[in-house]
Amino acid sequence: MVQPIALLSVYDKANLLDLAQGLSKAGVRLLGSGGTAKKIREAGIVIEDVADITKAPEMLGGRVKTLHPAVHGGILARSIPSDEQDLNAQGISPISIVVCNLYPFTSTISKPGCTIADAVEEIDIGGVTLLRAAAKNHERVSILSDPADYAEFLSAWEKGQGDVGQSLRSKLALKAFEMTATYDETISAYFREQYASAELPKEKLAGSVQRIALRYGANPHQKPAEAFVTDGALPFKVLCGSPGYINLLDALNSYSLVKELKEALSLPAAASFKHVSPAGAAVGLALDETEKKVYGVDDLKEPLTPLACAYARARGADRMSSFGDFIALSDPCDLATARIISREVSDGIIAPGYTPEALDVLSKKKAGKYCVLEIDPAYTPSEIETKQVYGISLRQKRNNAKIDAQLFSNLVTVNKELPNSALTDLILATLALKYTQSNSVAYAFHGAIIGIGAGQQSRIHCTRLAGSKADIWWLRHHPRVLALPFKKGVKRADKANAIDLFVSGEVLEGAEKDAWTALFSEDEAGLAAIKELTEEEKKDWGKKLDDVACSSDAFFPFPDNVHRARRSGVKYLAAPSGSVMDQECIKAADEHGIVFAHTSLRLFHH
Ligand code: 93A
Repeated sequence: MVQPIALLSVYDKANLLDLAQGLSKAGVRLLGSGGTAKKIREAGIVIEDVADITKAPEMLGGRVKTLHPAVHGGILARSIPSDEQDLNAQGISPISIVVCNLYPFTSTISKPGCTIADAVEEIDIGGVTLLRAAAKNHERVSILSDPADYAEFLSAWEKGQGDVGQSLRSKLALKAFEMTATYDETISAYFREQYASAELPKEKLAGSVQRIALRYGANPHQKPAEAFVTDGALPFKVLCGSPGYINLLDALNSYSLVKELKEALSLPAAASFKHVSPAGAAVGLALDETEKKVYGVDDLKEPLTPLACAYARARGADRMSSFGDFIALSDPCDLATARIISREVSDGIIAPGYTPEALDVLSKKKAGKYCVLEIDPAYTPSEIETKQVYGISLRQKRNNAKIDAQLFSNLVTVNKELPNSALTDLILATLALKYTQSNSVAYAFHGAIIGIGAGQQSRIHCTRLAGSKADIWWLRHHPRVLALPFKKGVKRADKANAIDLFVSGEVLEGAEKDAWTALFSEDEAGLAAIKELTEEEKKDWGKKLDDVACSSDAFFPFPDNVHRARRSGVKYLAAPSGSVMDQECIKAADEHGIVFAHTSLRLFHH
C-alpha cells in the first residue's frame, strides 16, 4: 500500500505534537512548512520539509511556502486515471491529509497601532489555498483546520485503518470552508474601513461610497457602528448631516414603502417614520380647507404640490407620533414640500432627489445638521437578506410581495361594493403594514394613514390602538377643536400637544392644567371655548366618521376586532384568512354592512 502523506502548516501549534506523533505512529509520512516542521522535528518526530518535495525553498520572507504544483497537485488530484497519470508524469505523490490554520489577521488588526503594512503581512495566502484545495477535494482528502478536531480524527484514522470515512471528511471540509469565508470577510471589512469609506465632508463630495461610519448604533454606547455594502457602492448619498443607525433603519424602510406606494397607486407618496414604523404615510391627494387646518398647513401661502400634500397628510395625521420623524418621499423633493418640512421638528429625509431650492432650505435646518439622503431610485436590493441576532445569522427571501388591487379581489361579505377610493386606502393601509413592526393594524382614509397600531403582541390591542388614534384624528376635525382660541405666538408643536390633550380627554390638574390653559385667550369667550368636549359631543361626532379602510398584517383571531374597527368608522376591511373564527368575523362584518377582503397574504415585519 502507498504510504499516506500528511501536509502540516499551522500558525496555531496547539495539539500539534500529539497529532504528529499519532500520525507518524500510524505510518503516515509527514511534510511540514518551515516553523511547523521545525517544531515537530525538535520533538523527535520524523518530518520532511515541504521544500523537499517542491525543490523550491521558502521565499520572499515566507510569503511563498506551500504555493507549488507539487503541493496543490498532490492535494487536488482525484482518484481517476487521468489525474493519476498527471501526477506520475510530474513525479508528484498524492496528499491525503492537510492540517492548516491561518495567520492571525483578526488579532493583529485589533492591536493598537496596527498599520496597514502590519495587516497586509497577516493576510494568509498559502494557508487559505491549502484549506480550500483540500476542502474542495474532500472526496479523498481530509482537512484539519481546528486543533480541537485532531484527537477525534486520529482515533477515526486508527479505527478505519487509514480511512476516516466520507462523513467525517465532509464535516471537516465544511468547517474549512466556513473558516476561509470568515477570514475573507474579516479582511474585506478591514479594508472597507481603510479604503472604501470617507469621513464627512469628503464623503459628500465623493458621491458614492461603499461604507459610512455611523455616530453610534441603536444607543450611544454601541460603538463602533457602520453601514456598508459588500459589493458596489451604497445606493444613497449623504447630502447633509450625518445619519445615525436608527435614522438609516427608518430611511431604508420608509423609502421602500413610498417607492411601492407610488408604484401601486401612481401618486406621489410620503412617509413619516419613528422607531422603524410609520407614524404616518400618505399619497398626494389634494387637501380641502378643513384638512389643511387639521394638518397644520393652512397658513402656507404657496400652493401645495401633490408631493407636499402627501407629506402634509403623512406628517399631520398623528402629529404627536411624527414629532422628530424621518421622512421618505417617492419623488424628488420640491420647494413646497421642503417648506413644510423646514418648520417641523424632524431628524432627516430620504428622497430620490432635491431641487436646488429645496436642498437649500433643508440644508439650513438644524443649523446645517439636518440629515439629507439622496437615494438612487433604480436601486434594487438583493433577493436574499441576512441579519444577525445574538451572534446568529438569520437569512430569508426579501418580502417582495406585491400589494395591488388584485390582492383585494376576494370579497367575502354580502356587501361587495368596493369603490376606487376605498381600494386606494386599502392598498395604502396594507402597504404601510408591510413596513410596520408587527403585530400591526392600520386605518386609512382619503389617501392617508389615520391610525396605526404597531408592535403589539395582541391583535385586538393593535386594532384598539389604531382605532383610538383614528378617533383622535377625527376629533381633531371637530368644529370646536378647529376653533380653539390659541393665543398668538403659541408654537406649532405646543398647539399639537394641547389639542391632543383636549381631544383625548386627559384630566389635567395643578401646574399642568395652568400651563395648558395659559395657551388660550383668557377672556370669557376663550374660557367657554376650551371647556372639555362632553362624551355626548364626542359620540355624536364619532358617528359622522364612515368609509374608513382598515387592514391587518395577519388574520383576525376574533370578531371583536371587526366590531372595534366599525366603532371608528371602518367600512372596508382587509386581512388574511386562516383563523378558526373566519366565519364569525365575516358574520360580524356583515352585521355592520362592512366590505371584507380576504387577502391570503400575511405581512409580519421585524
Ligand atoms: O505567506 S503565506 O500565505 N504563503 C504560503 O505559501 C503559505 N503556506 C502556508 N503563508 C503560508 N502558510 C501559512 O503559514 C499557514 O496558513 C500557517 O498559518 C503558517 C505556518 O507557517 P510555519 O509552518 O512556518 O509556522
